[in-house]
Amino acid sequence: MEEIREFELLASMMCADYGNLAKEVHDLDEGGIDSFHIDIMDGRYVANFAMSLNDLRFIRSATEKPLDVHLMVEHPINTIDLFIKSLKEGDTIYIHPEAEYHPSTTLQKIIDAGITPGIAINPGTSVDNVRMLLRIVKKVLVMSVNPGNAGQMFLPYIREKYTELLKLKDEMGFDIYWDGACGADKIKEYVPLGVKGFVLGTTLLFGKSRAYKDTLADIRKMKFSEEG
Ligand code: S6P
Ligand code: MG
Repeated sequence: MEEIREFELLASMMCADYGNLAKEVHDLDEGGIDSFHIDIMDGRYVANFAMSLNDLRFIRSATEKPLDVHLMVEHPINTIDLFIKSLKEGDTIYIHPEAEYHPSTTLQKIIDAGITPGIAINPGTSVDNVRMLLRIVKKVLVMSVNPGNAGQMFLPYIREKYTELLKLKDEMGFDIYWDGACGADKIKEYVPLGVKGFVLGTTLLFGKSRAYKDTLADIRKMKFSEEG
């Protein structure tokens, strides 16, 4: 009998059509997306500006599904209250540990507010660099592209980081999420290995001539090999 695999699909909302944001949220929601991934940038930690707090607040009001907020900002401690106030229980905030003097303090604020704490790990950051934080967080967002832009090439050297994290996740109590250049091949390979969720951007979901519901349904119907 075929085993049912549980995994989450998240929409990278910086890739959405902002001329139709309400419809985009509605179509993704109805199409079966699990969560909305919100990329917040400050033009300093990364050389780009993606979504704003107002975009986040609009999307929070337009869906009941969880928001997955990826902060690519310097010293998130300075503005974390604004994000916390705009979110609700069940939502997640990821910070980049390198962007903060005391990442554990910022994560504790997130935890105390009842928001799910996460860290995002850049391609150039090793597991050893963030090891102490792995026991605090519930989610680890592994970047498969450099942070800052959608539509980039997959960086194959990050594969060894997945191997390392997959060995630690149960003992240390976190789930692993994929962010960047996520194609169907990566979902097929990494769901059986234990990656919990995948952020979908221009590689698989947005800017195509297919309805979101059809793309999402195809991914859910995917067959996985026994051993991964
Ligand atoms: C990158 C950001 C990501 C992208 C996502 C886009 O800084 O954190 O969430 O939006 O990678 O997906 P794709 O398929 O265009 O790479
Ligand atoms: Mg992201």
